[in-house]
Amino acid sequence: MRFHALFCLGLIACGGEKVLVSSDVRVDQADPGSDPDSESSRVCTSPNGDIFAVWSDARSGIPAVWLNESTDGGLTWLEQPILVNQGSGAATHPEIACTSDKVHVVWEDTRDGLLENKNIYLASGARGGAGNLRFGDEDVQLDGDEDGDHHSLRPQIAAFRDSVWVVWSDQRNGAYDIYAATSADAGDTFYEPRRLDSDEPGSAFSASPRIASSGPDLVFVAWEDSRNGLSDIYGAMSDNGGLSFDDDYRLDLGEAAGASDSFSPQVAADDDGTAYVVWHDTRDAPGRDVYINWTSNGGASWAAEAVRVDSDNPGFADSILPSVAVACGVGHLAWQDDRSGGYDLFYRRVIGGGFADEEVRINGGGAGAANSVDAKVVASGGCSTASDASVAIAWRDLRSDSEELGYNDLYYTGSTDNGLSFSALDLRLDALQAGTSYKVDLSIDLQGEDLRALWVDGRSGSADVYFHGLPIGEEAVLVPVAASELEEEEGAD
Ligand SMILES: [Ca+2]
Ligand SMILES: [Ca+2]
Ligand SMILES: [Ca+2]
Repeated sequence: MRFHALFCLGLIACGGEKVLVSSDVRVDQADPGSDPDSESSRVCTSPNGDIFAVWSDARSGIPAVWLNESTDGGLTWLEQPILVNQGSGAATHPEIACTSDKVHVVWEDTRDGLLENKNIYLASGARGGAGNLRFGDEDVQLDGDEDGDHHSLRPQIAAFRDSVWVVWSDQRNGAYDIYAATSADAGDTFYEPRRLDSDEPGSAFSASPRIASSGPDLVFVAWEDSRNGLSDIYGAMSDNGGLSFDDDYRLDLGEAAGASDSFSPQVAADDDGTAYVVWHDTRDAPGRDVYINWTSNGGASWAAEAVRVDSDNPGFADSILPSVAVACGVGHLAWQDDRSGGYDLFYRRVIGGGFADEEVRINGGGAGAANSVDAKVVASGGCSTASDASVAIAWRDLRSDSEELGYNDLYYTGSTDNGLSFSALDLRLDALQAGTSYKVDLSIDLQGEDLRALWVDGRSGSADVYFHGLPIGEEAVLVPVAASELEEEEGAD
């Protein structure tokens, strides 16, 4: 019963005294006997340090969006999560953004019409007099499709003070187009959504939008667009807080439009108007390579040719699913790369319009020995100097999956000097014995040097949501369990 005893160190399951140790905490708290699979876990930290976790599960019979919160750095959470969505539809794929005084959650919802098409809804929570988080009386419908005639999918959200921006992929015109909705009153009301892709409406598939803001005015959006044939990466920006967007522009430059597929864009923007868009591209086939485009002047100009980020022979191996973050003028890129067999994770810094140094492999173990996948990069800066920022890169790692059951562990590496140097390789981020459960939907956030991770974990038999927080440089450890505690737990069974 060793596993059971370890789980009880998660503070919640066994109750009792708070234990001031770094351990995994289960936060979805489904009722015993009604323990549905949870999915789409997302975490964010507000500027004052409150931590919010959202996910969807069907404990009430239909998929719904749930939120839990911690006001003590992740040690304790509400005993019962808060139901975010209203209405009778299935609510899935939540995304979250936090500001000083509000938490905004957006999701797909089938409540409108009889076709079970998905529409985009948002709810904003704020603290009431007693400090309890309260959501508004009504969810806000963002895509304007009151009869549910068309799908609106995969919303993404960003917020800064009273500004909230949501983008999604929308079927209203035929083939999917990209729409954006903006609120200037902290999510209470939204302006009419605007279409961002400028070709004939509904004429070509546009999907996977990503959004980032640089302060209150500059907003950057990037997406996949097949208007030219194979998929290209397009971007659109606003310099007036999302009231309007400039004409869109192609970013995967350097070869003919539509000549090869460009997928999985990610975008990051800094306070000074620097923005990076990264993606993976088939132009060097057979393998896929990671490319980047950037602006250092708030989107007034972008590089005339996209620049390849991975530096082995072009197209030799698959370099895919890049992630990007930026702090104090330094961009941080990570991606998975199978040049040595299994997927390794690589990292590279970019400053302004150029690479600061060579790429480096950041996962330990032998190169290509196992699959290290799904890199997530976050950065957080005070920026009193260029190195006054923290960076964390987290991933899922299958090195201990000896029986090939898909049981992965969570690892990370971190820097407290804005990427000049990193802590020891291969710090464990979850505290479960290696290779004993699957972990998916990893979401991370960084506040100062405190890393917060949320994921969906199969350790308890169903898919549950777990949290772990630690300062950069520390490693999650399997807390030793005293023999007396083990006996106690076994006795309790
Ligand atoms: Ca389109
Ligand atoms: Ca392309
Ligand atoms: Ca490659």
